[in-house]
Amino acid sequence: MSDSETAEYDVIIVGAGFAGVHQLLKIRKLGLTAKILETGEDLSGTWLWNKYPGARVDSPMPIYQFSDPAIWQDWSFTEYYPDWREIQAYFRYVDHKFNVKQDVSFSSRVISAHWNDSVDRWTVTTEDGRVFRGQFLSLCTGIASKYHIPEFKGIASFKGEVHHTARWPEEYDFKGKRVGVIGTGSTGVQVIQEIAPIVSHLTVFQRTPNLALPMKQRKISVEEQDKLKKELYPIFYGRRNQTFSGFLHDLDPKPMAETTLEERTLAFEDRWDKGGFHFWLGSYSELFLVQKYNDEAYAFWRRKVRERIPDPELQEKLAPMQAPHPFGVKRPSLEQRYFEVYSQSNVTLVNISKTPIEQITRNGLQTNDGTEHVLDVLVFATGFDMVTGGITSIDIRGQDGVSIKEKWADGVRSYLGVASATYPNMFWIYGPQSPSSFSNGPSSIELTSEWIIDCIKFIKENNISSIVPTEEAQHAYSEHVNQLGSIGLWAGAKTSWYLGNNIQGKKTQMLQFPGGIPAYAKLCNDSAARGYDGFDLKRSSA
Ligand code: NA7
Repeated sequence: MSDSETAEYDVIIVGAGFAGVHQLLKIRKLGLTAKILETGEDLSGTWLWNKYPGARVDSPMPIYQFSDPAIWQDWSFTEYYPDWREIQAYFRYVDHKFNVKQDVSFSSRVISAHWNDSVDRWTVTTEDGRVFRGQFLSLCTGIASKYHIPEFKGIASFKGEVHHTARWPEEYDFKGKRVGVIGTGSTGVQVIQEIAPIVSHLTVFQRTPNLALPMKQRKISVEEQDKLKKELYPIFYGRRNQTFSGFLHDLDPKPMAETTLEERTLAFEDRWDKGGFHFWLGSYSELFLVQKYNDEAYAFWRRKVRERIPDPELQEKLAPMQAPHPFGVKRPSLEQRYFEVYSQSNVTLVNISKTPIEQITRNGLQTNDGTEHVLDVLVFATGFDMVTGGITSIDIRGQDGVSIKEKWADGVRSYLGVASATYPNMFWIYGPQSPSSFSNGPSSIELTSEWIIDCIKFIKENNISSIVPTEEAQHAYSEHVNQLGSIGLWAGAKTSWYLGNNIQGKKTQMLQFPGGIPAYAKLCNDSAARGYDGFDLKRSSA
């Protein structure tokens, strides 16, 4: 294609991670054309960027994969919770198998997507000025594509190196360095436990302790995987659609009032021993609803964690007597040796909820008690404009010419967490008001992706040129998500990306569908079964 030509496709996909690749492979099967536009220079989405030391997925590998047997049959991971290198290798394998890359344009950051009502097409423009046209726009931008560095005074004056974890220089050598890490979210926990043993000194600036859970990482042999594949993988992939969060374990609906303290303690022990998210998304559902039961889970967590920290002062900083927020309403990380590293003589934990960061100085970081922490490297593990950032950073304009960023300035609105009124033939996967990160990624990604594929097929077969949610359906769905988010303890975290309040000025609202995968799937499938109830369908004039 020359620069002046516009390339035409049935579907323009933005992003080449799990969602984008799944869309592409399914669209090919429909006999339609698609192009993935990807900012990076390779496949794998978030794993292309998040390659800081220790970066790994918090979902176990048997279910953190595409469910297609043609893919999993010939692939094996080496660890139960794979790291970014293995996930990148997995995407290379998928590419090798299906020649994914032939339909991907890399180094192609999409800056705008404008809908033209007269031809029912999207015009999509990349940063370098190329133009693509598609009947459908599929936003597979992920939940963590716009990284966030808070504004601290003096940052430009720092003479050392500054890195955000999502833009990590792959071969950076920490040995012998004095490193400061701001942030103890999922990323902070992983990077801290990884680099603590090798740096000369590590200073961690913690605002809120992470109520992290034991990962129970282990090696997994090819033989063990082959056995699982034969006997269990098909069951696993069916099960992913039946549990609240797309894991193999599920929330326990048993009313806690009908259990004894002994029974609950044994259940907590069992879930703790299993590792991963069992203690969180495999526990009693009432934990998320009733403070006194949540307190019980927190007390159990605190006891387990304190056993690993000899120093009482450190115990109080990392696992305080008073819970910083209800357990589980903020994303816990999975850790391996996180709580032990703080007992190392080369690690200092600074509680910046008590002594906030005053400024970044030429030599390091100064807290408001006047202490200057001298550093060679400052690492921002400060997260992302989560869930919405990947979409709102594109200038997307629909039927009324208003950008989605403006539309969502006072809160996200969608229908079924997959589409938005006035933006016809536009869908997103693993984004706002879908189960997204309340779930194992590939579980909800494949669910939504399949739904979109069925919808596109329906449109193509029924002489329809466009589909767009009605304002009424969107209002009702968004209110439903807001209402679900207001039940129970979800609002109990002061700063949580689940609620958008990790970013200053962002509207506080539940950004994900908190009702679980089966309930979400039912809403989506019911609409489809009723001929896409809640959408306006425009008949093709041809
Ligand atoms: P998170 O979970 O948003 O964590 C960001 C961390 O940075 C968290 O500890 C924040 O403290 C801290 N933070 C953010 N802004 C500041 C300021 N201004 N001052 C001090 N500390 C700050 O991001 P992650 O990258 O760890 O994880 C994001 C998700 O990606 C993860 O959950 C996975 O689903 C994948 P706070 O807790 O707000 O007090």
